[in-house]
Amino acid sequence: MTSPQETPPEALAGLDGFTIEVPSWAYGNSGTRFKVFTTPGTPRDPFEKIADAARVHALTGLAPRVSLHVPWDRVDDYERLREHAADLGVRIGGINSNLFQDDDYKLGSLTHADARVRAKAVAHHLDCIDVMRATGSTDLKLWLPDGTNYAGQDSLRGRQDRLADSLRRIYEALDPEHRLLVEYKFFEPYFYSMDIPDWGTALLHCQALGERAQVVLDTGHHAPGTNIEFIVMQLLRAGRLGAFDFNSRYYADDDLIVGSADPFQLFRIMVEIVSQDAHLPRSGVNFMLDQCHNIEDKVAGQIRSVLNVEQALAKALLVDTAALDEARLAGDVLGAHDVLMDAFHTDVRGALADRREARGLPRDPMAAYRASGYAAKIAAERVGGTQAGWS
Ligand code: AOS
Ligand code: ZN
Ligand code: ZN
Repeated sequence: MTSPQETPPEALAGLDGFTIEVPSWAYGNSGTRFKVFTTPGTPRDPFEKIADAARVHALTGLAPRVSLHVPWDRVDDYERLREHAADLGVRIGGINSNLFQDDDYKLGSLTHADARVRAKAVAHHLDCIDVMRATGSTDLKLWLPDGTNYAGQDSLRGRQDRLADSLRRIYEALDPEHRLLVEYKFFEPYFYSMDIPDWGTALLHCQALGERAQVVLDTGHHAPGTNIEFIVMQLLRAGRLGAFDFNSRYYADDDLIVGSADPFQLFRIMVEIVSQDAHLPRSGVNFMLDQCHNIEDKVAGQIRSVLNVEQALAKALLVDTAALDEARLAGDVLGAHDVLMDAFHTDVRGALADRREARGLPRDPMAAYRASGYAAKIAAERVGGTQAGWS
């Protein structure tokens, strides 16, 4: 049985080197199809998005990378953006393509029946690869929004074959140090079929492409009740879990703060991660957030998010694996369950605050952010011309 005072600092050593990648679009204005609310101080360009992301890392020590999105974060000089990030103590992480905001893609992008449209969608990824070369990024993240709304609308098989060819052309354009991260989603923006709806389809395409093609698991991209930690285990076992897009959902792909809806699920995911050492930097798993802060302070929302991930991982590191193995071997169902629940119910906040203090960070990053006056500062400085997060 572990308890708050029994969280020895060495138990949290598994946090050393663990980092989370924050998305640029979390700092921009976003919303739903009903309304995009604006927030004073919202970044007006990618440089200001990175400045906000740098505050999250400065206060938590957890978030040294910022995902960019093309074209939302297009700039004339990516080298300058890269230097700007470095000056602020962070760096540019994955580059996200966009196949969902071009009229040509209404009936598909990489799967489209018209070879001209497919070539346009492939060319967009070659553009993203050029951006990667300028920013030093190694992850090209591809979420495929393609799908159909009606049975019979198109050949499900034909779309897979065209998709495989398009992905091959992108994969072959990668530099040796690059990875292609393929993200699945079971519905939206299409509702009868998605062309990469699930982890199995993403895995099949990645296996057909090669070792540097890996799956992205977005926690909001599953049907209600899905056992996500099982998928985590399976993709790790196949050596194909490239990245997470962490968020929380109640009903759909809600993109809420990770851990806010179901901290127990986040803990169970982390238990599978820790059981295969995938939390260690050498694993190559990129722990990214993919969230939109429609009504909450965006910087504070990202601070809360990375702290939630840190807390879930800290609890997972406390699982008494020897006792768990013993209970499992003995067929002690509740004994094994209790071992896991002991870790989940341990309050690790004090131990994490001690760890932050020992590393020269604020014990309470959220309180430090609120006391910093940063929100009021950017609201006063950034008047006019706020860039929506999603455009
Ligand atoms: C869309 O639902 C996916 O989660 C994407 O990963 C993300 O929202 C964004 O479009 C980045 O490309
Ligand atoms: Zn995502
Ligand atoms: Zn999503």
